[in-house]
Amino acid sequence: MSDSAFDQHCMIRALQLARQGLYTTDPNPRVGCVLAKGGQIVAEGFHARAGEPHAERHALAAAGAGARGATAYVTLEPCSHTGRTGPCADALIEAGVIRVVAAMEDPNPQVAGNGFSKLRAAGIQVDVGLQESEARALNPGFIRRMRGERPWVRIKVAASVDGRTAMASGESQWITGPEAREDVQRLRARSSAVITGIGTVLADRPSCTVRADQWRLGEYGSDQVRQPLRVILDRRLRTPVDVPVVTAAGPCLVVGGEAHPERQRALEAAGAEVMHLPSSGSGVDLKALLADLSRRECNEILVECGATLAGAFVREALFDELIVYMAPALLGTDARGLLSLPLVRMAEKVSLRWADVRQLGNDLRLTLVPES
Ligand code: AOF
Ligand code: ZN
Repeated sequence: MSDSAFDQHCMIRALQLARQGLYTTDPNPRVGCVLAKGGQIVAEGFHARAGEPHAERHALAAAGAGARGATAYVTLEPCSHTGRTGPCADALIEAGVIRVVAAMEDPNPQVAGNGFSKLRAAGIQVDVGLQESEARALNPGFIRRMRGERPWVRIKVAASVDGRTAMASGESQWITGPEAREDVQRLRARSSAVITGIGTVLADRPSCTVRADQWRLGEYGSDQVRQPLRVILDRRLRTPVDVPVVTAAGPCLVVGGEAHPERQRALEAAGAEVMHLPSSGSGVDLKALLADLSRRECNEILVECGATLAGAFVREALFDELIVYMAPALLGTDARGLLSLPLVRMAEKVSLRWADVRQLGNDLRLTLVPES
C-alpha cells in the first residue's frame, strides 16, 4: 500500500470508529482516532459520551508506550481547550506522536485551529482535510451550532405514493412497514430533540421515544441509548398529562403561547417542563424555538408532526432534510396531504433536490434537501 493509500485506510477506519458514537456523544461531536506506526494500526479509540475521554485519549491509553513515534488519524481537530476533559493536543504531544492527520478543523470557537497551532508549535507535522466531507457528514448539527446557526433540522413524513399521510378521519397507523419505522428509530436516536405538534399528540398518541429494546439500532443496547428531548408545540397547553409523550422516560418540553396556569402546573407535576414562546402567524415562532433549542445544545432535530407544522417549517425554509417514507399504497383523494402549503402559482413551487433514494422493506426512503 502506498503512503497515501495507507493514510486513507486509517482515516476511513477512524470515521468508522466515530460512527460508534452516533447515538451517544450528544451534545459533543462523534469523533474517531487511529494511531499507526510502521504501516500498521497500533491503537484505536472513539468518543462515547460527553464528559468521558475524547477519541484521542482512548487511543493513547490503548497504545501506551507504543504511541511514541506514531501518526494519529483523527476525524476532528484535536482540542486545545479544557472543557469537561483536558486538551487532546497536549496529550498527543506528551505521548510523542510525530504526525497528526485530521479530517477537519473543529468549528468550536474555543478550538478553531488552536489545536493545530499547538501541535505545530511542538514540531508535529499536521495534515488537514483527508476525507473531510465524510467527517462533516458525521456531525452536521454540531458544526452548524458551533457556527452560531440554528440546529440541523430533519422533517420526517410517511406517505402513500399519492402523497397522503392519513385518512380524512385522521387514521394513519400504519402506512409504512417495520423497516421504515425502524429507520425512524435510528433518526430519533441520533437527534437531540424530536418536535411534534399538539394535533399529532391528540390524534396518534405517539411516544416520540427511542425503543432500542424493540428495534435494531446498531451495536448498542437500550441502556446506552440517550432519549431525545421531546418537544410538543401546544399554544393552549392542551396536552393531556397521561399521554406517552409526557409519561415516557426522558425529558419532555411543552412549548405554549398562552397562560394557562392550572394546566401548566398539571403538566409540570407530570414531569414536563413548560416554556412559553411568542407566536408568529398561526403558531409558535419557529425561529425563536430553534434558537432556544440551540441554547439547550441541540445539534440535530427531528420534526415528526402533521401537515400544518411540517408545512410551516418548509414555508419558513427552516429545514435541512425532508425525509419521506413512501409506501406502495394509494389512500385516495379524501385522504390528507403531506404538507400544508397554500400555493397558487407554479412560480411559487418549493424546489428541492434529491439527496438520496433507497428501498427499506416494501417502502422507499426519499431524502430531499432545499435547492441551494
Ligand atoms: C477532540 N476529540 O473526541 C472530541 C472533541 O467538554 P469536553 O471536554 O468533552 O469538550 C467538548 C469539545 O471538545 C467539543 O465541543 C469539541 O469542540 C471537542 N470534541 N475533540 O479532540 C474528541 N469529542
Ligand atoms: Zn479532545
